Amino acid sequence: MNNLESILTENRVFQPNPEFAAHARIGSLDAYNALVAEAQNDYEGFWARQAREFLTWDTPFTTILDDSNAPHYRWFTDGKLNASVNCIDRHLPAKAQKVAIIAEADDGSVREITYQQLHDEVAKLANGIKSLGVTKGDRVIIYMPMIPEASIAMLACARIGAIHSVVFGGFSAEALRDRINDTGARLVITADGGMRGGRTVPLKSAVDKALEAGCASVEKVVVFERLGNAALNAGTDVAWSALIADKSTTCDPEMVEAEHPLFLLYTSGSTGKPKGVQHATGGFLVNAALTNAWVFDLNDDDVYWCTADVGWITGHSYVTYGPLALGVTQVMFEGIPSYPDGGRFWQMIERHKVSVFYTAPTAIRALMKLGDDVPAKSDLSSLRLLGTVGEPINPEAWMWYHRVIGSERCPIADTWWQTETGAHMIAPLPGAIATKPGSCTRPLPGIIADIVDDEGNPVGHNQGGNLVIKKPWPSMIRTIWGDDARFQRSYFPEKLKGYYLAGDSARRDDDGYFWIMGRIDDVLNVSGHRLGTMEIESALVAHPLVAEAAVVGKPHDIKGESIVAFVVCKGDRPEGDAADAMVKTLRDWVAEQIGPIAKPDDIRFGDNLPKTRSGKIMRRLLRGIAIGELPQGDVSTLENPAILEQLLGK
Ligand code: 6R9
Repeated sequence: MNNLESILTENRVFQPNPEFAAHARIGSLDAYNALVAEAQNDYEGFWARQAREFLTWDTPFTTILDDSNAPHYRWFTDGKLNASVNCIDRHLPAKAQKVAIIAEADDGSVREITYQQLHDEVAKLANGIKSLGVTKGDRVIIYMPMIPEASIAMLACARIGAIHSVVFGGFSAEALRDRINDTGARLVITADGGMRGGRTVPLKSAVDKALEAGCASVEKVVVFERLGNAALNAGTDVAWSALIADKSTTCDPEMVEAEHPLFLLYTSGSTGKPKGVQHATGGFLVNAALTNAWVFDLNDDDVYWCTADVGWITGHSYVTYGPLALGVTQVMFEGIPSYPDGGRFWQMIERHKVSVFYTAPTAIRALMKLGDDVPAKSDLSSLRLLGTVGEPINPEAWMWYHRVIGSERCPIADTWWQTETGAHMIAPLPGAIATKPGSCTRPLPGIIADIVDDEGNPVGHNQGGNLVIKKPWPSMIRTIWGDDARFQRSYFPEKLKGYYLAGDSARRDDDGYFWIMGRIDDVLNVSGHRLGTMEIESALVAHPLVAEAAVVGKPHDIKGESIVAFVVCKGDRPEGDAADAMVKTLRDWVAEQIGPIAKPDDIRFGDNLPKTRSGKIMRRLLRGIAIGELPQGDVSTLENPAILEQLLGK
């Protein structure tokens, strides 16, 4: 049974665990309903209360929502605050000795960093980058391994009002260069390398390559010595240790307006160029803190672990900012779940007594394949809540997570949200909302989600449609960096009555539960990572031997989707050994252009691509061919029907 079918036939319901509910922050359906009603009756008042309760403001706000320039909504505009103060200083001195980050390196060595140490390291680095001339509003690119210094770099930027843009360490020099140039960053913070699965990740050399290829805005590169083998370029490069050596452990925080951009984070859309999603300091932090409290029910004695990389939005809201804003202890892991063996996650949960664990369906599916006896070797009794994010979780994987990892005791929070939403939008409050395997359940209080047709009209129960959010919320995207028109076009298309268009299709069942069906645009979800088909196509056609390319997704057991590329070469269509060699060349090429995560799993060569008479590539047909099916319906609109059999390999 494939994912979609199994979700459509799923009817199991799991009531909140009464023991959990007894201690939960929101411990009953009544409590959830009361919050929903509060938001309904006084929407702005509801959000103002959350913003005051969850954050510490230097200048309190009096304006709540400013919609005068909609859809560029603005929140808490006359308030001022600093994100690093909210994540660190306000927990001091009370939590000075409390561990903020338990960092486990790829090789298993462990470092603990207290809130006081975190404060001091952030202050030193903030003073360091200030001494390099970085000031409020400047953009800083962060290209780091999953080590505490990544969060320290983010918080150091926030401390002085610089806008960070984290680039996932798995992205290539080319992708890095594009992001540097789009942001116009003055500074890059990187490391000499990282370690993943026993292998080094050459971050510094990618930065060098990007800069050689042309990044005119970059003045300095700060290099953290993770491996201790940094070769520094005179003039531009500064060793992290040297930069902070003589710096003070106090750094006056820059109090910024709530709307001051906290960060830009690039994500894939339906054109070749990734979008720089811009988030505002105040609003982002409100929802990041609130959802960690409500959905993950985080408390002072929890040990929390989110396995996401800081290069993704999940790492922003659920590694760096959210948990630290709540002052909890978290685990940060540099490596991968399969190294040195497939028991790594479970061993780490035992070792650090993790109580709240948040990961992606793709990891769950991969680990499930290894069998129940792998997790059985570890003591998982510290766990009290499990979360998932990134893609729809198939009920089989959900049940395994529930039964084998959660011992049928831990609630599962399937959290639907996006880079653009900044924080969870639809997810169960674990003490209040019954769960159904495969459903992200119901919208959080204050989030007005709905499913509508292409004109913005509500659709009936169980009918698929566009997932929209009807009212602005604090952590929403403010704009696409440098491209207001694309922001409006992508998220607030005219026909949709001013609703935020998520780009996902979904249905709602009779109980009001949401079931996400997938993207409505040309965005793939490979192992929970968003990749635009156009992005990969652009990379392929940039190769001198490629004339044309079309990329589609194909269902995959573990990755959710895998990438299939149909390629037309310049000159003759390669066959046999020549085709094999070309496949390798192109996979390496895409890894170089974007990153290894974008490598096509399957490349097929054709003399041409199936096109309409007006020249449009028929992706619908290619999706069928990718799974080995010759299209049944009408292909008479095709310019060149014979090409289908060739691409199918028949
Ligand atoms: C947080 C994150 C967003 C897209 C989103 C949707 C998919 C995320 C999901 C989910 C079903 C969930 N998605 N969580 N689909 N159930 N719980 O992943 O952000 O990288 O921007 O991706 O991921 O398709 O639109 P991002």
